[in-house]
This record gives sequence, structure tokens and C-alpha cells, in this order.
Amino acid sequence: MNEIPAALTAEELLKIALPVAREAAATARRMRAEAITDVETKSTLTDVVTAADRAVERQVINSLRSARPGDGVLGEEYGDSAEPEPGAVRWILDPIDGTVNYLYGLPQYAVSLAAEFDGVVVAGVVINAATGDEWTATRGGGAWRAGRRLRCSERTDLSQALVGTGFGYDAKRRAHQGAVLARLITKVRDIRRFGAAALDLCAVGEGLLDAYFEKGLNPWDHAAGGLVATEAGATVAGLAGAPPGLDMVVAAPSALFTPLHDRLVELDAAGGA
Ligand code: LIP
Repeated sequence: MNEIPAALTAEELLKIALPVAREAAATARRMRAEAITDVETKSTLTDVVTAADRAVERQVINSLRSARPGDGVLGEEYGDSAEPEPGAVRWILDPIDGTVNYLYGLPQYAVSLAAEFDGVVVAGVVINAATGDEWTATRGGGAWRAGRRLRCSERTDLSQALVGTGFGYDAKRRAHQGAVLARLITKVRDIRRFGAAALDLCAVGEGLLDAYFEKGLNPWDHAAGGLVATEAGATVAGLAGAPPGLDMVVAAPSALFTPLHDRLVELDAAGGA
């Protein structure tokens, strides 16, 4: 990876991202308190997007453009802006991760903002917009919440592991994911499905979950939370040496990663629709 230009360190990118993400979380909270409006569906009738998703993403794009005009932004709702200029940053944004939780008022939805330079995520912030809880990480600088450096779980026995996961919006994919879960659930302590990948990954970073896996995540779902989990000592990857991506994201401490990975391969967790 090329070095970030000296005038720009991961810590400085995080300093730009933090107030932008905090203001975005405040907007999400305010709009939730007012009323959920303009609810539309995307890939399926359960894949929803609200006016708040779009308003928050527009707000963040405008803020980042003011701070760093030459950067690119990849957001869930408005896609990828023009390729960033050489030496620029690509910001990766989920304006409200956990949109169904947001729709129902379940306090588990987050603004997730990551800075990627030269193809590598170097800084990230995840804010639970309902509670204000905030996780940050810089590559090589650790993962933090409330001034405390985070360490992931030290569990080594998969049968004693509390494992988070999630499901897609497509019925055929959910059927396959449910079948995988039916066979995995007897091999672990228990399963948790909180509904926001960014927060699930931060939970792994904090040791609130021993591990997490999910098929079908987009970069904006896992870019920032994946850095938090990584900087807290977890391994975050796909299957068979692949990077985390649409096929699979697995986050676990090193002692659990291989047994969970191998079980997911055996169950064809990356298969199905
Ligand atoms: C959500 C993910 C979650 C997944 C949901 C959904 P969204 O993202 O964070 O892990 O299980 O199906 O994809 O759609 O709320 O931004």
C-alpha cells in the first residue's frame, strides 16, 4: 500500500470523519423522533429505504465534499461518486445501517463511515444513532470506545461461542441462510441477530459477541466495523482466504476463526441464492 500523503494520516482522516458522523447520527435521531417518511422498497418488499437514509447520506456527502473536495464517496443510497483523484480518499458510508430496526424504532441502527486509501480502509467510525455509542479505529492505531481500547474475545471453543449473524432480504437466500443456521446452532453456545452488521462487527471488537458471520454484505455494511474488529485483534475475512465481501464476512478471534470458517464451508454458508 502506498503511504498516505504525509499531510494526511489515518488519525487526521478520523478527525474529519468523527464530527461528520456525529452530525449524521443526530439527523437520523431527529428524523426518527419526528416521523418516518417516504418509506420505499429496493430489492424486495422488506428491503426498505426512508427519507432519513437519503437525507443523512446527502448531508454526509456535502460535509465531506466541503472538507476534502477531491475525495470520492461510496454510499448505500447514492452509489459511487466519481473515482477519487490520485492520492485522494474514498469514503465508504452507510447512512443508516439497520434500516428495519430504524423503521421499527429498535435502538440498533448506526451511521457507518470509513476512509479508504489506495484500496485499504485506514480509519472508521460507527455510531449507534439511537444510543450515541461510538466506536472508532485507525489502521495500526487500535479500536476504541469511550476512551477504552478494545480487545476481542479470547474464547477458543466454538461450542461455547456466542455468534452473531444476519439474513438477506431475498426469500430464497433467507431459506438457505436459515438452513445453514439450523445446522450451526447446535455447534455454538447461541446465536444473536441484532440487525445491523456495523454494530455486530463492533460487538465482536468489544467482545460482546465472540464471532460474527454474514453473507451478502456490501462494503458500506462492513468497512468501518470491520476495521474496529480487526484493530481489536479479530480476524475479519471471507472464506478460503478471500477478503471480506458479498460472498461472506467472518469476524472472529484467531482461535475461533478457523473452526467457524471450516464449519461455514462445510455448511455451504456462502452458497444459495
Ligand atoms: C442490514 C445489515 C444487516 C443485514 C440486514 C441489512 P441495512 O443493512 O446491516 O447485517 O442482516 O439484512 O442488510 O439494509 O439495514 O443497511
